[in-house]
This record gives sequence, C-alpha cells and structure tokens, in this order.
Amino acid sequence: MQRREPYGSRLCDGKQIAAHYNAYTAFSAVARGLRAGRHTLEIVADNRFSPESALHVPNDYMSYGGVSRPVLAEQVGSCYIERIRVTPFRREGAWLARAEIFVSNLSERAPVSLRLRIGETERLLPPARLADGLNVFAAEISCPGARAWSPQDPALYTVTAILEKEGEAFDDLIDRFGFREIAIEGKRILLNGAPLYIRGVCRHEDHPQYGCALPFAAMAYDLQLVKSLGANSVRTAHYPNDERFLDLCDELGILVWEENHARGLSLEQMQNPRFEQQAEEVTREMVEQHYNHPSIYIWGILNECASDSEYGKACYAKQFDLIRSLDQSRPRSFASCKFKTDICFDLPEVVSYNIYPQWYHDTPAGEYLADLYGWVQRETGGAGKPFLITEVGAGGIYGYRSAYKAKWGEEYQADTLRDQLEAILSFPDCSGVYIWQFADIRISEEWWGTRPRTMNNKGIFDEYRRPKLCFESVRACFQNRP
Ligand code: ADA
Repeated sequence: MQRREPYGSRLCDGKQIAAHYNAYTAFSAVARGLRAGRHTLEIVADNRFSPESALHVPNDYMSYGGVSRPVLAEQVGSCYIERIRVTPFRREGAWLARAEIFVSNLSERAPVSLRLRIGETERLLPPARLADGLNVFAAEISCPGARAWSPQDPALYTVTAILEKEGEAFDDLIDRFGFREIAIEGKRILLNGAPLYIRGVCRHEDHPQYGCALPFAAMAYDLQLVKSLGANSVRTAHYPNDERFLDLCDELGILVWEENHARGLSLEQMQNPRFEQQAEEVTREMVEQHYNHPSIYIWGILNECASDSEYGKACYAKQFDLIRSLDQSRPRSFASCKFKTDICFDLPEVVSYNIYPQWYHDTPAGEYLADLYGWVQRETGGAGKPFLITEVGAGGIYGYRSAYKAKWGEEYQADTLRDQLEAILSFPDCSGVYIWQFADIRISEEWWGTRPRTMNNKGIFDEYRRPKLCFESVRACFQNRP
C-alpha cells in the first residue's frame, strides 16, 4: 500500500477510520454501524523519515517500525467511558480525590447515570442526558483512611466508574491511582511534604531481542536492575513510555520523569511547519493518557532543543502552557544542553541540565557544575528554583578493558561516572541526578559515523543487560546518598 504520510492508521474493511502521528502515545478509533459478521481491522505503521515528520528524525536512538505496543478491540454501545482522571489532594490533613469521568456519546438519547467507586466509598451521580461527543461527570470523594503513595510504600487504589441506564449497568472502566502530592518549595521538590532526592537513570525502550517492543517480563527485569543500582527514578528519554512500564513503576515505587517526544531538535527542525501540531498532539496525549500514574512526578518537554533562541522559547512556552491547562498537579521541566546560553528557565518550575564533564570536555565535574549553577542563579529566570542534572555519563564498550584507562574502556567509564556522581551528589543545591544511561542502545543508521558499533555505549549495562564495571561505582555512590 502506498502512503506518503508518516502516520499510523487504522483501516476497517479497507476504509480508513483513523490516522495518528507519533509512535509513543495511544490512539483509538470507533468503527460505527458494523453489521454482525466478519470484519477486517488493518493497522498500517509507517516509520519512514520524511519532511512531514517533525519529531521522528534520524537520531541518537533507533526509530523501529511496526506495531510495538498492545492493540485492543472492544465492543461499545451508544455511549462509553473513555477515561477517568483522578486528582488526589489533602484538605485539613485528610486525603480526598477529585474524579472526572469522560464519557463519549455516540448516539445515546436517554438519561444515563454514573456510579463511582474509590476504595470503600461509592457515589451515584444524578442521571443526565448526554450531549453528542465528550461529556464530563465530576465528583469529589473523601478518603480519610487512605494510605499515601511513596517510593517506600507504593500504595495503590482503584477507581471504578460504571454507566447505568434505568438502573442497569452497561459500561464500566477501572483505573488505578495513588494518593500523593507533589509541590515545589524554594529549591526543593516535595513529595507529600518531604524533600525528594532523585537518584535516577535515563532509559530508552530498546533491547537487542525485542527492539522497542519489550515484553512485560523484560520491562520488569529492567526495573529490577534499576532497583539493584539503588536508584529511585527513571527518566523516559525521549518519549512517553509504554503504559505497562509506568504501571510497574507505580507498583515498585519508582519515580518517573516522563517526557514528550523530541531529542536535540535544531531551530530549523523546530520550524518545520508540522512541528507545532505534532508536538501538541504527543504532549496532550501523554498527559491525558498517563495522568493517573502516581509514579510520574514531573513532565518534561523538548530535550536539548533550541532553548537558546526566541523562536524556540515561544515553542517551549506554548508546550508548558498546554501541560498546565491539562494538569495543575505536577511541576514541569526540560533538559537543557545550552551551556550559559539558555533563555527559557523562567518558564518551568524546575531547572534541568544535561552535562558531560570529563567526557565531551575536560573540565572537572565539580568545577563545571559550580560554574553552571552560579550562572543560572545570577543571570537567569531559573534562580531559586529546584535544580536537577538530567544527564551525566561516559561511554564504555562492554568487555573493552584498558590498562591505561583509554576512553571507551570500562575502567575510564567507571572512574568518570564516579567522579561525576561524587561531584553532583555532594552539591548542596541539587535535587538529584539521572545517569545517561541505563543500558546501551541502538541508534539511527544515519548516525553510524558518530558512535562505535552504531550504538550509544553510555549504558551502565550493555544492551543485553550485562553490568559493566561502572555498575559497582554507581551503586556505591547511590548508596552513600540516601
Ligand atoms: C544528549 C542527549 C542524549 C544522548 C546524549 C549523548 O545529552 O539528550 O539523547 O544523545 O547526549 O550520549 O551524548
């Protein structure tokens, strides 16, 4: 089949019923008026790079093709529950949850009512006639005995919504959430009132056996390795992750920096006429689809893009505004690589930098960090805000041992990571660090000349999850910084 658009699309009996850009967020389509009998649902996934694709571009990770996340077919009636959004909050020391239930009306004319259950509490909302399209039911439920979600005690609760007509249930949806609040106080990020310190790793969805479509067991294994490092957080570089991975993070108490899809876009790439709409879509879908995950404590956007230009700044501002309109409960940030030239730090709640001292340049980590931090405080709108290092690391090729500590050797990587982490973890005004990166990854073929093996080799583990020498130095550093 010939298609020029870089889209995933759904075809029902040969007729197109949906088109969607971006591989990292879910989309749905309703095939209406189907008669009983056999039907064919086709999904066409197109991962070609083209000028029409502003976010999927040749990059420092592999853009795999095909359908790489689960597909679900469901029979729906005249109206159905599309999603539930739960916002936990505390009033006078006790937990409450505000639930909004989004009901899509295809053709229902009779009044319907909604039953809502959180923990032990149940509420029947009065019957209402639905408008065509999307309708929102809302309720506030107090849950005085609720246990707070935290990395030490990741308590989860279910929310159940049931649609009823004349007392008969005809559709339901169950989702999960946790009671927790994130706040910013001066230079600190607070979880349920206590300061958070991030000991994290950046992770791509990439595996030599499965490409980006890691099965559940492989995701769980990765998170076991993350825990074995003494880490408490994962950054989903550089796109929204598989929902099952987020579910596991919720269950294991692993904090998540989730970010929209973009890596290293230049000013020219941000000026692609498709950029704004494609970025808007992935950001909206990420926040709407992943809102209920308690593990997500922050939203990130536009990793290492043109945050040193006025045009870029307008894009950052627009995306941050969009996030704020969809979610008032989480802070926002972006990972900058613009050393002393970034002009966007007045926009987010948290200032974040990717730094590679002793890898891409020779300035010692402590000196580099102090200089950068001083500049942020003196000369930018980021002064006084929490400060995170969102990438630090060095390359090391698994099995390459070098007595004279050559670059790309495991010894050099281990020593460098230790120096970098010791400097960052002891820096008083830093709220934490993410190591680049969890495991080695494959990169776009177009980048073959920039990286040995056409891989990004900065993993603490190699692509098969074999620990490199640096595993022990990272673990030791993390253990010394609870
Ligand atoms: C950047 C970028 C990563 C990766 C890294 C590196 O900071 O955000 O995706 O490319 O550098 O390995 O150099």
